[in-house]
Amino acid sequence: MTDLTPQKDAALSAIEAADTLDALEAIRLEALGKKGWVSLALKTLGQMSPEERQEAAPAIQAIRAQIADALATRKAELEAAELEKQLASETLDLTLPAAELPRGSVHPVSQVMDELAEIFADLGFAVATGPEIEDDWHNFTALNMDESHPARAMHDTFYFPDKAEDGASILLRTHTSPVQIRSMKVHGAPIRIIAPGRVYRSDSDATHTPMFHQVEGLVVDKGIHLGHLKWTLETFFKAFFEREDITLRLRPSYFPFTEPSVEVDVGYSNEGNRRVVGGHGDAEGHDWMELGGSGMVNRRVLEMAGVDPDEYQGFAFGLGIDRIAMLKYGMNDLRAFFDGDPRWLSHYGFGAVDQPTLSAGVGVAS
Ligand code: FA5
Repeated sequence: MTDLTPQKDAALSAIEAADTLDALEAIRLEALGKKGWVSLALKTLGQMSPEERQEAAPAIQAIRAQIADALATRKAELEAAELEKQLASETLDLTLPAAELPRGSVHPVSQVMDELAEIFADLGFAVATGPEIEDDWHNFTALNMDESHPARAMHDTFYFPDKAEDGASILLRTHTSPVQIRSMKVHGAPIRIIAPGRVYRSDSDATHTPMFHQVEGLVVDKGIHLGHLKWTLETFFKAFFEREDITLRLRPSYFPFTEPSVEVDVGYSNEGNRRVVGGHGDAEGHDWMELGGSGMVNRRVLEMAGVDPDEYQGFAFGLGIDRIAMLKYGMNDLRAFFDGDPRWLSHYGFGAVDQPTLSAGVGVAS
């Protein structure tokens, strides 16, 4: 057998001298690769006599192990040196301020919904919900608007092309009033709820959008009268706008589901191009803004919802949430609420953590 010692020594010194990982790989291939001299030497074992092989095999294996060890050691050294070099050249300044991540904000409508739920909770109201895809009966008929009622035309309703299984028309609810019916049917009387949510009408200008938000209020109990309605709305608006000089004007109106019906207006003044709530709407420089409809629940509605009108009376109201948000936070155009422009949202939106809360709550006289 040829003496492999000189080749081994040469390989070990080359490994020691290799100064790049590529050079090391070339040495590995030359010795241990498929056609490397160690591999070829191992192949010659097959042609040897058993005695010769017994002597040669451990010697070649030992050379292979020695070279493999030397390669691994040198590789680790070269990799460590490479890392060292990289660390020295790529310095990272940890004292620099981090790039700012864009932060989302709470939409004013969501903020106002939270605020009003908080105020009405102080007044003992629970929050109720109902479906936005409604049937004709809950949206109109049960609210005393049968099929021929002219008030249906005032609602600019979005109807679905298909009917329900029982033949009923399906629509996008035009107001939150159907939640009155659904709540009374489930819970009966007495009841005290608000129902905030989205409603839909085919309507669009600076103070009307095809989708907008209302909050319904309903109180049914024994001996309820219009004075309770006025006190509740006044107390709510004082807490919501956080000022005592709120003047409400209750204007006689007509809704098929209330009798008598009153429209609720609030006095405001114009400061620059901003409306500021407060004061009497007829005073110099002031005006009134309509915020919603209300009235005493019509006895036919109580009957249709399964409540005995001889035993119970109730009041109800429906306020435009977007309009009261405009008044409180000073926006002029309702359409911008739903354009989804991030610049508008970052201007009028609220931080998720530092949201204003109504810390004072409602001071209910005992
Ligand atoms: C109603 O929808 C009645 N359901 C309110 C009601 C409830 C009366 C309970 C009596 C008892 P009206 O159509 O007037 O009423 O709408 C109520 C309020 O919703 C309006 O005063 C206004 O603030 C708001 N509103 C109406 N249409 C739009 C619209 N297209 N965009 C934004 N706000 C609107």
